[in-house]
Amino acid sequence: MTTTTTTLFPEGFLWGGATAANQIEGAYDEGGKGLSIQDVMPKGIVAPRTDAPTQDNLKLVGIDFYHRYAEDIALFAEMGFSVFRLSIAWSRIFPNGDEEEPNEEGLAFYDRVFDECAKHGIEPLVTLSHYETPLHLAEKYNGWVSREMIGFYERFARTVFERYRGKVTYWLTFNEINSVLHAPLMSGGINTPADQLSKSDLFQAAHHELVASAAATKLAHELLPGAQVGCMVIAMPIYPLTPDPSDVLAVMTADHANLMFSDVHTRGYYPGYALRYFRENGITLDITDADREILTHTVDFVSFSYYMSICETANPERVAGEGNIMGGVRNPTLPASEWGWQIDPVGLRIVLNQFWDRWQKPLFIVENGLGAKDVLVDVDGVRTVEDDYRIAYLNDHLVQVGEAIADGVQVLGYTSWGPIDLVSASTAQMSKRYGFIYVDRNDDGTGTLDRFKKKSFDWYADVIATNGASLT
Ligand code: BGP
Repeated sequence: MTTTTTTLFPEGFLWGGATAANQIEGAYDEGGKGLSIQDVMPKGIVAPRTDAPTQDNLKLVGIDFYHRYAEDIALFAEMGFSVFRLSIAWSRIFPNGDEEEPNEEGLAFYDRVFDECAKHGIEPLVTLSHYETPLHLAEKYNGWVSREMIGFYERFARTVFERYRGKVTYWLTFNEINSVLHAPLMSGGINTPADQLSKSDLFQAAHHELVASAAATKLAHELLPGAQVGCMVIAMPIYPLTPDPSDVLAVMTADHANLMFSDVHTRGYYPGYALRYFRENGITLDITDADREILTHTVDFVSFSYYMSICETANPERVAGEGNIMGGVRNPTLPASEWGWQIDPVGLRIVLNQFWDRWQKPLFIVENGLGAKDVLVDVDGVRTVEDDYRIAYLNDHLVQVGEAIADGVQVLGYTSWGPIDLVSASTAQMSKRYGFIYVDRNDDGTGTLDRFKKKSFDWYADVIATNGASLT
């Protein structure tokens, strides 16, 4: 297969950056907001939750986007963003999650944010649920294990659809919905510790999310003419560790566990391999006829995060497995980030082609980037970060997006993860930085919260201004 040297991004390609409310907003108890699960997860997914918010939780202040959104959106506009991905904190709108009436102050906050975006000609791309289930729903209902969650989520979706009609066109229903199998509390608001959760409860939770996602899609199509609704999954190409067919089969099985979610979202029903898996693993699910009807309301596009690829083998005991949230084993041919995430730009082209071939739905890359330890330096009296490593990472990945587009894949846009430094989801650190904009805040909570442009700021502005032609 040949590759092209010209990257051809279509006209109207959406360029921007992606964030999540719990990682940027802070103001965790302002404006009538209720607690979310993130407010009691000071160490991210690496440690158990606490009983109440604790001082060491960096997310309580975040990067103070709640108060500085206008300044930050202006910086995004300066880079030429045409899209900004953000999430609506569910617990700002329904503080407990199960109220009848929404919190007006929370709704008004996002009005201000969307109006600010509009001022700069930036299209919001809104995630309804990004790892921030209201805490009360986790504690009282055990999160998505409970069928009642569907109704609470539908009420939340209806409320924001009606409120922001005319302001938001692009919606994502659940962030990385396939991660519920690996991080039940963070992803599914499930209070039962992962090691005590039965497979039936876990897949029942996944089923409730899938039904809720389809219900929101149906609702958006009814209420918002022209709305575009996408599912959002972790995309991670899985390679066989060896050419042994048993390794290739292990890859197929691992792929199925991930792809089931987008298969249901795009086809409207469970694929046969999933039904077999349920049958053979003693998983009995409550799937009603009404659920089956709702699931037929499929998404308009498929969006995904892409950070790494991984290997799989039928004989994991033979290798020193260095997995991540999704499991798998290390690829001996690839370098890794400081956090051990293996860097594989070509994998992005592969996954774009696989997804396009499989679903023939437009694709949207809504997360990609390099978490790294940045050092703030003084260059001619200006404080900045010389983040050539980040520029190289993003350049190489975007070149592969260009290759996929040349392969015929329909790609709607690209939002890099964390265009401004934010609190990490997996480790809750500030020092795992992704931004074009440096935020002066440290892992111990000290710092002025001032913003500084990194070298990558001008680089990305150039990529956007030339619609990808400046990539090398
Ligand atoms: C994804 C999440 C994001 C984000 C990103 C980077 O899984 O959707 O919320 O944080 O990964 O991960 P981390 O922050 O752990 O580096």
